[in-house]
Amino acid sequence: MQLENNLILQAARGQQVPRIPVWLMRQAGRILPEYRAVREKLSGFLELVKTPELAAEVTVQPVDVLKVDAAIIFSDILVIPEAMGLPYQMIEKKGPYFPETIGTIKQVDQLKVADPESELGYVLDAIRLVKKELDRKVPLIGFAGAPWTVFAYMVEGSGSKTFSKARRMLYQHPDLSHALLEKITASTIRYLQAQIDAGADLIQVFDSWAGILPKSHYLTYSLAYIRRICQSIDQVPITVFAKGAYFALPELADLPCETIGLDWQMDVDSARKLTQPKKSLQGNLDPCVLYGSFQDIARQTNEMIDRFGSQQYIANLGHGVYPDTSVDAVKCFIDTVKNYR
Ligand code: 1CP
Repeated sequence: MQLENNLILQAARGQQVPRIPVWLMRQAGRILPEYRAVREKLSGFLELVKTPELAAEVTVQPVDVLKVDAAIIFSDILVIPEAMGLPYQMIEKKGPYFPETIGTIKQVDQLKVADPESELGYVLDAIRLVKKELDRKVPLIGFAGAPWTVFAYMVEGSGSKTFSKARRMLYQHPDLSHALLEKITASTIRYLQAQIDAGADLIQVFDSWAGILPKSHYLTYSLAYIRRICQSIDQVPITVFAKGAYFALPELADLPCETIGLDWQMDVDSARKLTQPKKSLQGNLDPCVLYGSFQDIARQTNEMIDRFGSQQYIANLGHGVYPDTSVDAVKCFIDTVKNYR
């Protein structure tokens, strides 16, 4: 089933594209009044994530309103811990919170390897609905957190500037750490396979907390598990977004994935040098550029593309769009990419 617009898939695979594809991390969400209207009627974020009709509706909104070149399924990386037996809450204006956290090997043993059909059927149903609604217009991106980033929340219990509790675990209990990472990885592989079976056209792995690890820990506790995920998926292209992991670009370039996502602090020229010709790149405009004037947004977007070049490239921000960004600023970014020549 050919997609009408498969620019992102072509760019990921290193095929020649007639125009640069563009989407935004966190495009489905609070920047859109259409999203807020759906969200207002509900008790909270989790109700939205677990109601496939509504999750599908907010997934498609950015394609209609912003005219991006892909949709990303509306969900969260923290559905995996819950499916393994560690539930979370999403506290308004604060973020995720786990009433129970992982601290002992007994707790790790008690966790399940997630069964996607029975535990995460709500995500798979949402994917199937989105595919129908998109009617082959643009690809749908499925996603999961990288095992290390998911581990960080399961041990820490919430967001944190340092994740020192999670990082302490790596130093004090390496065996427990590997046992937990194994279980998260097995769950994630099954989950991503199920997303692909349900219709996901590309997979992105979010390693949002890559940048807080020293390189040796990053290779052992994060990249090794991301590698296994990449090895287990060959039906669709994979993007690995490892925020802050500039120190591991040569190793990221060796992963069996198609695209590396760059955050806004990564230097484009050196990233190209370290990853070409094997990898396509995605990113990496500073999300705060979108607080500037339209003129500045256009200028900085064009300068960014000058550095990346227009092939083997997917335009995006260097991290998720901030909720107080104006929709017109986002549209200016998207239009500038589409009109680049
Ligand atoms: O009230 C709300 O609307 C909650 C805000 C929100 C949203 C819209 C959260 C809470 N999650 C999401 C959706 C979401 N999360 C998506 C789909 C939407 C899209 O991309 O268009 C995706 C891909 C994620 C992934 C995610 N969740 C990551 C990785 C990407 C990243 O931003 O680094 C992480 C780290 C999370 C955890 C999470 N969920 C929500 C928050 C506020 C956080 C971060 C907490 C922290 O800073 O530690």
